[in-house]
Order: sequence, then C-alpha cells, then structure tokens
Amino acid sequence: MIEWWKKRVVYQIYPRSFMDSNGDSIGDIQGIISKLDVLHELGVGILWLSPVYCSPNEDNGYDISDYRNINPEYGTLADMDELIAEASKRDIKIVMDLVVNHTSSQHEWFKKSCQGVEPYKDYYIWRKKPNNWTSFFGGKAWQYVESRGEYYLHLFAKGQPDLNYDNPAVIEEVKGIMRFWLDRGISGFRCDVINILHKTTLRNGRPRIALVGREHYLSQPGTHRILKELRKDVLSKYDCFTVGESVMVTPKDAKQLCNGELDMVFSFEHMNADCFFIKWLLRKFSPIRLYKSLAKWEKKVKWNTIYLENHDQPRSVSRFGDEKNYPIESAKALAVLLLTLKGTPFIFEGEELGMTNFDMTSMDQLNDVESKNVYSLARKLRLSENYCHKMIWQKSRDNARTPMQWSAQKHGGFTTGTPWLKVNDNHTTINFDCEHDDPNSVWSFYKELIALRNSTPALQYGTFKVSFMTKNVFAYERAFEGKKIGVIVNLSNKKQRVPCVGYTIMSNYGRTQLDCELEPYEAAVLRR
Ligand code: ISL
Ligand code: CA
Repeated sequence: MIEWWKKRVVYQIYPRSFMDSNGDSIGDIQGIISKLDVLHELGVGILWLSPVYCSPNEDNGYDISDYRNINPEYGTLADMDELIAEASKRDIKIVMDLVVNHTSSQHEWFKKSCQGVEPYKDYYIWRKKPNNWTSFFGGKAWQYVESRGEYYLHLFAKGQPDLNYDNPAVIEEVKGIMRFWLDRGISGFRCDVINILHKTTLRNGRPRIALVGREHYLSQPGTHRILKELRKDVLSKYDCFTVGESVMVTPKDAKQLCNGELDMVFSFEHMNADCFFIKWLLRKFSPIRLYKSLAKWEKKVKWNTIYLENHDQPRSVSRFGDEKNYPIESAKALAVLLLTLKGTPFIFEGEELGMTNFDMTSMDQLNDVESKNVYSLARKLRLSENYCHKMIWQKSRDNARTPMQWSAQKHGGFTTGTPWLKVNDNHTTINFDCEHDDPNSVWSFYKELIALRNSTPALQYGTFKVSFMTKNVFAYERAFEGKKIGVIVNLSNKKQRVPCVGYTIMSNYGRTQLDCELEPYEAAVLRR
C-alpha cells in the first residue's frame, strides 16, 4: 500500500502573506478559505500552514505563546475548524507547523519559569553561567533574567527560549498539543527544527564561524528517543504524517529520523548550490551542484521531500533561474524539477506564479528578525555597506514573504489596506488573475504538471535513475511496473547539445519532439 502522503502534492501557505479577507493588512484564515477552490483547481492535496497560533510575532509565529489557540490576527478556532472542513470537502488535507524546540518568551510557561514557579521551573534550560554557544540568528545564545539570577538558552531569537527536553513534563505537554490538533481533524505536522530538541550536554562548543555548540545538539540520541516516543504514544494512533525540518542533516541522519520516527525530512544540502556552507557566504549558482545534491539524496534516502522554496529561502526563479531574461521559461524548468523527482513535492505559495525576490529599495522595508540581526552584526564586523546590502538583498527571508500577487490591482489584490510587507511591483504582470486565464502561463504549466503527476504512478512513486548529468543539464528516468518516463532539464541561459531525442509529454517550449538541442532553460517530460 502506498501511503497518501507519497501521492499528493503539498502547498505551503505563509498565512500572514496569503490573503487578507478583512482589510487589516494581514493575511488570515478566512482569506485561505476564500482561495480553496483555486488551490483545488491547481491540484494540490495537502496544505501546510506556517504557524497560526497565538504569538507576539518576534519571529512571525515561530514564537508561540499559546499552542491551543489561534492568533486573533488570523481568526479564531472556529475559523480553523471551518478551514479543515472546507478543505476536506475538496479532498485537501491540512498540516500544521509544530514548533516545539522553543516557545515564545510570552508563553505562560516561560513567565512562570522566570519566577521559579513549579511545575514550570525546569521547563526551560537555565544556567548560572552561559557557555559559548551562538544563535541561529547571530550573536550569543544566552539571555540573563534578573528575577531568577540565571541565563536561559535561546538557539533562535531572544524571544524564543529553548524547552528543556530532559524534563519528562515537557514531552507530555507536546503530546497534549499534538493530540489537541489531530483530534480537531488535521492530518499531520511539519516539525520545526526537530532534530535539535535534545541537548546532550551544555559544554562549550568547538570554535567555528556559525552555530558554535552544534555538535552538542544536532541529531542526538536523546532526540531520536523523544521522536520514537511521540510516534508510539500519539502519531501511530492517527492517520497522519510528519515532515521534520532538520538542520544540517546527512543522509545517514535522515535515514535514522525516518525509521520509526518521522515520515520524511527537509534536508538543506541542495540549498547550498549558491553559497559556501552558510547562506550568507555567497557564490555563483552552479546547476550541477544542485543536480548532484538532489541525485545523491534520491539515491541514499528512500523517501525525500522535494522543495526549491519555503518561507526561509529566496525565490527560486531569482536564485536558480533567470528572472530578467527567462522568467517564464526558467520558472517552468524549475517546476519540472520540483514535480518529477522522487519524493513528496512542496510548492511554496507564489512559486506556482513564478514570483520573484523582494524588490526592496531600502533596509527599512525589512521585517525579518534574522535579516535585521545579521545586518547589524555584519556592519559591526565592518563588512562593507555594499556587501551587506547584497547579502541581505539576495538572502533575506523576506524575499519569500512578500504578499501573494492575486491580481494587477493595487497591492496585488492581497489586501484593501496597507500590506504588512510591501507587495512586489511586478504584480502588474506576475499575478494569479492574468496567469489563470493564460494557457501559457507559469500557473497553467504547474496545473498541467501536477495533473500529470497525480495521474502517473511512475512520477509519484516510481524508481529514480540518473540518465546523464552535465554542468548544466540533468536527465533522469522514473519507472513503475514497466512504465518509464524521462525528464530533462537545462538550468542555464545557453543552448545545450544533448544525446537525447524523443517525443515529449510536456515541454516548457511547447515542443512535441526533442532533437539533441535544448534551448535556454528548456525542460521536458519525455515518453520512454
Ligand atoms: O533560515 C534559515 C536559513 O535560511 C535557517 O537557519 C532557519 O532559521 C532554520 O532552518 C530554522 O527554521 C525554522 O525555525 C526557525 C524559524 O525562524 C524559521 O522560519 C523556521 O522555518 C525558528 O523557529
Ligand atoms: Ca486580515
């Protein structure tokens, strides 16, 4: 039996930026409900919502102050129930974000922990003396609290204190939260930074340029133990799936995390195709670096997630394509890659329109806590103003977070108010309304490709084999029960000679036949 989560295409919604239903400038749950028909038409079968729980928004919802309630900016529990029911009518399943490495510093647990009140005293990681660990968002990972005379650990922002997984009460709380939402009818969780839950020791870390201390918390035995327990006591009792966002995992770690723990993980290796180790160390995008990493994971891990974008990453057309000269061709070529590899594909809102990076003109337009921290840190390190700007412009998480471009109208039809983050000026041409009515648009291509995948077992769960790979071209084959499908993708702006001929099933150049030469950013699904 093939599990449903292997057959369906996932669509990630960043609720704050998706659709504002009441003109208060912020996307909301009713906005999502109003777009369900469109998502159904696109052909997606699962929606993953970035966090919609109560949050003071220091990290836009990834700092949760109440796990059992909806942020009033987004709606109510009744709205959430309505979304689950309305989605279900359209055979769409809802997956929520489970953010339990840390809570918000505004959570009741943390407030009581600061006062030393039981049973919350040891819900977090407190020490008289901080160690040398550094945070994901730059700077020290410890913060002093007067009322306790102690420091707490925060691997992310100050407002995101890490929970203490040596405390069994914390694990019980997490189980309760999971049951609460699964009982309301959701179909699983995307688990935020899930491979860093358990810190084996709090000893000083080896000196390095980023994430000092990580050898003490990446994919530790304690985390594997906790994940097995969550599976046994909660997840195994429901028809649901989990995808773990896992920091710096190797295929070996991923295999272990997917063995009686999670169903699949997000790995990040292929996101280094345009940087050295960490995203801020820029280097020119190399197609073969991307292909090699994708092929390696396809070979080594039984079931992968396939993604090119999410709410933390720049837009793929701006990054791996050519938003200036080949915006449509390259967006479609990336779609072919995303929807024909083996694994569950995750589309990030707007990717299906070919949305591009934020056209920001000044640092004041930034919202993201990471970008702001890194920018001020980099300036303190005396990196040139020029380099800092370039770095932020290319890599800021806000690139992915500008509001959805629904129409050519003011603010892209996202809101009747003033959007919380500026809408890209290119919404006049890149928008849902125009693309929906144009059979040659990026959106229409996605729709056709998803329909093809949804009706082709070889593409959904067939085997994967590399046919050939060059500096710019990736060709592979998918096969199931004797039925074969070929795929070829050119992620360069030059024509490429290839040893490949055949009839196409889909082509981003509208071709029915391929004859040894690929156009810039040409991609095709081939009969075999
Ligand atoms: O953004 C990153 C690099 O592009 C990562 O370092 C990211 O911070 C990391 O993958 C963890 O991300 C997740 O947890 C964070 C939250 O800010 C991100 O939005 C979320 O995806 C803390 O909860
Ligand atoms: Ca709203």
